[in-house]
Amino acid sequence: MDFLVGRMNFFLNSIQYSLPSYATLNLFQVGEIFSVIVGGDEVTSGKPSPEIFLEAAKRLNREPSSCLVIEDSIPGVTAGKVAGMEVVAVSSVPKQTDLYTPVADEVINSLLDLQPEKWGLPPFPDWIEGTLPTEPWYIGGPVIKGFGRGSKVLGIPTANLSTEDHLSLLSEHPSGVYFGWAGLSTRGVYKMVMSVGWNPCFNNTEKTIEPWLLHEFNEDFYGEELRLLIVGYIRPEVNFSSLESLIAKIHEDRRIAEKALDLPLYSKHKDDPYLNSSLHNESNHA
Ligand code: ADP
Ligand code: RBF
Ligand code: MG
Repeated sequence: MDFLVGRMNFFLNSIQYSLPSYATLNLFQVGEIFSVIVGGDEVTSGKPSPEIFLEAAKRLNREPSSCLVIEDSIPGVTAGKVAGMEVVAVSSVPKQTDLYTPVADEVINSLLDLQPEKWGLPPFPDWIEGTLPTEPWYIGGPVIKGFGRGSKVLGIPTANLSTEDHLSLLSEHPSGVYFGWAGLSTRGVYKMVMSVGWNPCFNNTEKTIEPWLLHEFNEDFYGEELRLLIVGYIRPEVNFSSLESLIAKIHEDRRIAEKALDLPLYSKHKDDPYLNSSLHNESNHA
């Protein structure tokens, strides 16, 4: 049960229309949100048998064909389809989305990408101007060398951070395109849009953290301390068929981030001490 609650936080909260997407629910709240709960102990055969979903539909007084199943396991996806329902698979295995594609109606990388309106349900209310506010997360360290591809291949420099230093943080956040504020110790605080993930267009075998600072710099700043405060999500990583379409999309991400960061909801984070603590430290020492 813990597992279900953890995975489904985002979905449940958004359904409830009152909590922020990232709030954590306790079991009592889950009971308040779901009108029907069927446990594995209430059916005779487990997934991939459709029994549990058919029982839920019955208790909901719904035809199976008007039910949407959200599943993260392959037996669960199969069970939903055998029950005659629409199924969205939330892949729990990075880079393995193909495992689900033959059966599921849609495969998404995380619940951040669930779009209820695609299935005739009301849209989540917390998207704003193409962005989804997230619980702020903080990540920082020295700027490291990447593949040297950002500026040269795309014309878009990204100040890479080490992923090894941030493994647990990365496992908490699905790969995708995020935005927020970036602080460089000796220079200032800037708007930022970044990709976190596998860069499917380049078939990377390692996850990377690649922030593009939305400012023109006259020089590189490798080795400098970079602090990121991530405040929102834009979209999943996509394997574009051409570099041109990847570049066009990244520029669209930039426009979305630049505009959104002026909203009070996001702009208030610009003054977070985390971003310029080293600036203060330096002036203190001076
Ligand atoms: P790498 O693969 O080594 O990350 P890139 O081509 O992505 O190389 O270039 C990134 C470097 O360019 C950064 O580490 C930074 O020193 C510099 N740089 C200059 N302007 C920017 C910017 N606006 N955003 C991010 N990095 C920038
Ligand atoms: N690479 C991809 O393969 N797919 C993407 O969807 C993608 N989106 C990006 C979005 C932003 C805002 C940025 C800055 C980069 C994106 N990249 C993407 C490119 C990738 O992260 C990296 O910058 C390049 O591989 C160069 O190292
Ligand atoms: Mg880079």
